[in-house]
Amino acid sequence: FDHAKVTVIFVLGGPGAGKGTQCSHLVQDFGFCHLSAGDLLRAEQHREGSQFGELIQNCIKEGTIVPMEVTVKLLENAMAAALKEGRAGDGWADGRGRFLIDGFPRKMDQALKFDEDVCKASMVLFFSTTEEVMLARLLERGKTSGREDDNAESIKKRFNTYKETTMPVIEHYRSLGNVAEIDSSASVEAVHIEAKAAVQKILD
Ligand code: UP5
Ligand code: MG
Repeated sequence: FDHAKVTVIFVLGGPGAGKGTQCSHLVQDFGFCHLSAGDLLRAEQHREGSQFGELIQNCIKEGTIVPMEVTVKLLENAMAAALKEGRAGDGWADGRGRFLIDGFPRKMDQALKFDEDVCKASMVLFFSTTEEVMLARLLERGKTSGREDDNAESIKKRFNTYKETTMPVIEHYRSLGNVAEIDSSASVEAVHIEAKAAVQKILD
């Protein structure tokens, strides 16, 4: 696809910070195509004939980052498919589209590769809150989510990876002046109002 015709916003934040929840709202506001890297990896994990099933399952359970080639390819394919099928955002045609890329990039190598091979993101929406808040949300969700990583042991590992590996990515984009940080401790509605305003700014 024509990389110059797409607008990309990266959505980052710790496990359970509310990335997916806020993305759903922003899709309704602005007609983005929402692609969650974690959801794409979970779908690939369960796809029959995938050679990466076991690798992905292990990484997700251990809270480590799947090798970037796998994730970047899944994202690129999903973007191309959305553009081709006219699902790249409401009212977008002629190969144009806008994407919310949720939960990616969470390691420096992924960030550089995506910048280089796919496109540069217009901004990073960074949802920040405390580990206490995130832990409570994830344990609550774990009662019904069926996610293999919504248990105390995996959550602890996810927090470590977030601090050690993903925070440097956020700092990298912050140094470029690309980050809108939003405190996501408040209610879904209150966080949404702030997120909407931050996105509106770059679309103006
Ligand atoms: N909730 C949300 N907002 C709330 C609010 N304001 N007030 C009260 N409750 C709120 O929300 C989590 C829960 O909190 C929900 O129950 C929600 O209702 C409630 P959600 O919106 O789902 O949070 P989110 O930030 O999306 O949390 P998620 O668990 O999806 O974050 P992770 O970043 O941990 O998970 P992800 O799916 O992105 O990645 C999973 C794994 O995949 C990673 O650990 C890694 O192993 C792998 N991965 C890679 O290897 N590479 C990648 O590039 C991406 C992922
Ligand atoms: Mg999510």
